Formats: sequence, C-alpha cells, structure tokens
Amino acid sequence: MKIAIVCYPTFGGSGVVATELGLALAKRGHEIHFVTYSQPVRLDQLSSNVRFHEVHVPEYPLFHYQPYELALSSKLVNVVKQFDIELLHVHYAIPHAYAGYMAKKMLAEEGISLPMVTTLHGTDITLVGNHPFYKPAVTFSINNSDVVTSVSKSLKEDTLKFFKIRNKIEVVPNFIDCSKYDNKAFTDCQREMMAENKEKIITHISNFRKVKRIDDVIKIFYEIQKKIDAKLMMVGEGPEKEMAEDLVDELNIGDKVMFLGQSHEIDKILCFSDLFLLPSEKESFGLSALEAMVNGVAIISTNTGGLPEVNQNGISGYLSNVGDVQEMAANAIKILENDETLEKFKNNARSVAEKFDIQNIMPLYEDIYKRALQTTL
Ligand code: GMT
Repeated sequence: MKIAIVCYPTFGGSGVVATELGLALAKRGHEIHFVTYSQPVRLDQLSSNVRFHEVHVPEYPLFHYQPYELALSSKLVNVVKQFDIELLHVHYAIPHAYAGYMAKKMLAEEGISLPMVTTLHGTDITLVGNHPFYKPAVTFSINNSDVVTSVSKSLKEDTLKFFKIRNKIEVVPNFIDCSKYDNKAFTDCQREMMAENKEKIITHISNFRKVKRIDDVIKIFYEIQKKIDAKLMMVGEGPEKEMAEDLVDELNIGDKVMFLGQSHEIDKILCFSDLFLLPSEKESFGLSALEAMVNGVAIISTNTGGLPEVNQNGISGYLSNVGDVQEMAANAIKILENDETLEKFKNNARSVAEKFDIQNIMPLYEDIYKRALQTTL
C-alpha cells in the first residue's frame, strides 16, 4: 500500500508514534511518505520505500501568520498525484485532519479518491482542541475522517464527552518494538558514568510543558533522596525547564540532579534507570512511560487519562492522584528501598510493556487501512 503520513516532526509522542509506525509499515513492504515541515526526529532511515516531503511555507509580508494548513494540503495533493498515494494517515487532529480533509476535497475534484485515517493523540482533544478557538474545526475534521482512532480508551471517552462526534472511534493503543530492546541490546549501559553503585537512578523525560508538572517531578525526587541515595536525570527541553532549575537550586539538590537536554540517546539513559517519574496533569497514553517500561524501568505516575491503561498499579509501578507528591514519593521509596522489590517491579514493567509490542498493534492499523480503502472505493 502507498501511504502518506502527516505528523509533527518534533520530539513529542505523536510524532514518535507516527514515525515508528511508518518505519514498521515500510519494513512490511508498504511505501511510506512522511509529509511535514521538517524531517521527523526519529526518521533516520530514508530509503526507496520511506520518503520525506518537506512542507515549506514561504514568508510573505502580508502574512501575519504563515498559512501552514494551506501549504500542507497543497503539498499533499501534489505528493498524492506524483506517487499515486492510496491512503492518508494523519496524526494529531490540529491542523492535520483539517488540512487532510481539504486535500481530499481538492483531489476529489480531479476524480481521485483518498481515504483519510485520523489518529487522535491527546492534547489535540483534551487541551488545545477543546478550546472554542478550534473546537468547530476539530469536530468537523473528526466527523469527516473515514476512520478515527484514539491511542487509549480514556482518550476515546474524552473525545465523545467534549465533542459532538457521529463517527465511530476505534482504540488502537500506542506500541513499542520490543525486539529492539531485548536485554542484550545495550551492553554499553555506562551506568557508572552517571551515578555511584549504591545510588538509584530516577529519570523523567518530557517536553517540559506545564501539563507534565515538572515541579512535582523535582518535589517527588526531593522526598525520595531524603531516604534513598539517588540521582535524578531530567531529559528534555521546554518552557518549564528554567523553573525546574531554580527549584533544584532552592531545594539545594543541584549535585543530585542532571539536566541532560533533548537527548537522542533515550534508550541508553533508560537502560541504566531504575524508576521513571510521570506525574502529569493529563496524559492520554504516556508513551514515555511505555518506553521506560520496555527498558525494565518501574513507573511512578498519576492516574490521569490513559496512564492506568499503561502503568499497572502495584505491578509495573504505582498510580496516584494528580498532585499527590507525598504518596508518589512514598510509593517510589517502597519500590527502591529493597533490591528484590525493585527487581520485581522492573521485570513486571518489561512484561506489561510486551503487551504493547508493535507486532500486536500494527495489524490493527493494517486492517483499518484495508477497511478505509474498501469503504471509499
Ligand atoms: O504530551 C506530549 O508529550 C506530546 C503529545 C504529542 O501529541 O506529541 O503527546 C500526546 O501523544 C502521545 C502519543 O500518542 C501520548 O503518549 C501522550 O500521552 C499525549 N500527551 C498528552 O495527552 C498530554
């Protein structure tokens, strides 16, 4: 099948999922065309059946805002015609589903049918999409997609609660390629570069936006390090980073916290981590938690959104109410204070992650694509 994938090319989870899905589909023999404004960060293997098409929006003095949707829909029309694309899969409703719909309509004028699958990822529904500025356009684009998927049951429920949706929403959970993470994959774990033997390594990875409650990450760690020798690895960049650095200084734990920036070595960092903190306000799925789990890292998270579908309470880690720093710290200590307990949680985390193996999830998308093609024939 020839498939065009539209996504954000950045470090965010939706772009990662779209890229990994595209690469996996390409390995299965499909021809994949990524269409976005720069090469996706995880897209390092362009080949004859994986292409990237850059959407360029030229500056013009009249434009106060660059018309990205217009440029994207025009680019899609051109790519579809040039490469005989059969299906469009857009990740993140804003503005991708809207631009995809416009491309579909333009192509229909020329007698070309292009089924569109829209995958909802989270903030396109819960934070941004729900805003009156965007709501009518998001509702319209969801209702005019040929198939709509959401990455968790919780996100499906939120979508049906916040929007007037007449389309069916199919839940297709995010996934991980477990074969990439078998225990032998990272022999160069280099734990000793980061911490002393007796110290536990705690990690947080995100784009440091308010929704991630970065201050809670620091506060939870502050409580943990009172009882357990530990280091905190803060991975990522974003608007809350300065606040986090200030809080670390204020709490006088600068010698125990490392800010590693936007690392391309996520798996190396996770391979020497013991515990992952994800105290988010909202999280439709929590792909970063799943990436930690597949690396055998136990999870302390909130119970918001789709997190209970990923992190199993008392098995792969613990879940707490948003903002309950004391409980999250106490649960973390419970896991870390005994090596046997820690080992059990780490092994469980890996086993739970295996349920989300790409081999189980990719056929769901392939089936959806087949159905979308049939319905628009
Ligand atoms: O929140 C992020 O880190 C980025 C955001 C995105 O759209 O890239 O993530 C959303 O999609 C991810 C992939 O499906 C999910 O794992 C995240 O839970 C979701 N973020 C939120 O719901 C806040």
